[in-house]
Amino acid sequence: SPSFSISADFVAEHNARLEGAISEDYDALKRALARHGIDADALVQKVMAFSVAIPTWGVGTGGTRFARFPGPGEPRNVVEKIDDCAVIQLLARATPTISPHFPWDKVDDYAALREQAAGHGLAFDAVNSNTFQDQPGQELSYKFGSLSHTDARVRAQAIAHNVECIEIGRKLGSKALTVWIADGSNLAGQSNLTRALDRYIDAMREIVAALPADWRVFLEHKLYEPAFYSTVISDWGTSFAVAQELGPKAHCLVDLGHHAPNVNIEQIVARLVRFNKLAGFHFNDSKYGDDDLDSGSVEPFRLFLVFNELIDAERRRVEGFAPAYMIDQSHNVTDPIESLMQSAIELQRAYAQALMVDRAAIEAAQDANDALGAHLELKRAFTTDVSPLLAVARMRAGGAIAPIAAYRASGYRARKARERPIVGGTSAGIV
Ligand code: AOS
Ligand code: ZN
Ligand code: ZN
Ligand code: ZN
Repeated sequence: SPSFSISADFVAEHNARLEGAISEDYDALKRALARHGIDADALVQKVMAFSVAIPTWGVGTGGTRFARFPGPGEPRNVVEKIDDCAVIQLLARATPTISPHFPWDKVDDYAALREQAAGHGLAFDAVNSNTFQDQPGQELSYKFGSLSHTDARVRAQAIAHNVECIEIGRKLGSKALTVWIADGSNLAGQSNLTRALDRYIDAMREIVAALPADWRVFLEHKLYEPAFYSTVISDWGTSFAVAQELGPKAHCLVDLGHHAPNVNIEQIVARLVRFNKLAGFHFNDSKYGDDDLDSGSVEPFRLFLVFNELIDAERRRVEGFAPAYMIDQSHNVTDPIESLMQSAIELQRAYAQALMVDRAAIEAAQDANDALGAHLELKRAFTTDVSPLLAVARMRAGGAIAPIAAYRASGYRARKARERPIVGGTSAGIV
């Protein structure tokens, strides 16, 4: 039986009730921005062009090492995950791409998967490999590492998996491979810090050699977890040095939760841009570490400052500047579809606010050493409520003015709960 989907008519009806109010709010904002020489309609155009990828695992309920509380109607396979990604894009219009993960999303027919996605106006972004857990039937274990393992046979297995991910990615139309490894150690002395990195670099060289000419590889560093004493790719310094050794196809990915406490992430972004090594982002938010909380939910100002650096780079027309955006969150207590829509909106918000910074004014203040004046230029942009502008961008793109309200009114989740009964425990491929 055909599965339930939200119709364009439903979205239009929902919008009809909100359109009057949002137009009034937008017109007021437009006049306020015009007084600062900012063209609101041009901003709307930019926001409409903004896009961030949804990871396939993001539409499932996340969990912790203590428990996972599955929500009703969770997607049970990649086909159903794509259906959920389609809802997010239909309503919020900021997420036209999907980032798949293997082997979780393994199927026989990738052409069919690509077709299904295209039918919803979706394409595939960076492919993610997985050498951080063992799969049923796998020959050798990753318990003591993968690409940096002491045993060459384990390294070969991990390399082969990444090469397979590239092959699948080609079929899906991807242009990048993201490599995050869980390799590291839990006890001082357990691992030789230098030799482990040497083994990783040698393994990565083989993966880079397997990349098609127009592909890039994204190296994702992480300070700790699951290894708690040391990780092989622990910080942006290691990531950057390795990317340099691996050559022009290798770039450094910034997952907002993967840094030392209190580190200045926006400055790391600026450094990576300066050296042409910024791959892109895994967006999320955190209070303590790799919390994987919803984007913009804890530190919206930090998110804005990251986008401020990105806009600065864009304005300076930095050669080869094309960061890839993805949301990487664990939704433990919310409906993942709602969290992902709201997160995409928060990213658009930070983007729109950063676009509103008067670059000439802030540079003049910086050059004149007017510290507070420069800061106030940022704050003026950050404290402007651009919500009406974001709503108008969604509406003009065919989406919902109020995506979460529309989603709730649609009854999508309740319908899926009936269509997707879970047989025997929890669904696979969702962590
Ligand atoms: C892990 O901490 C990283 O953030 C990964 O990017 C990602 O969450 C993982 O590959 C998905 O399982
Ligand atoms: Zn404890
Ligand atoms: Zn990540
Ligand atoms: Zn993470």
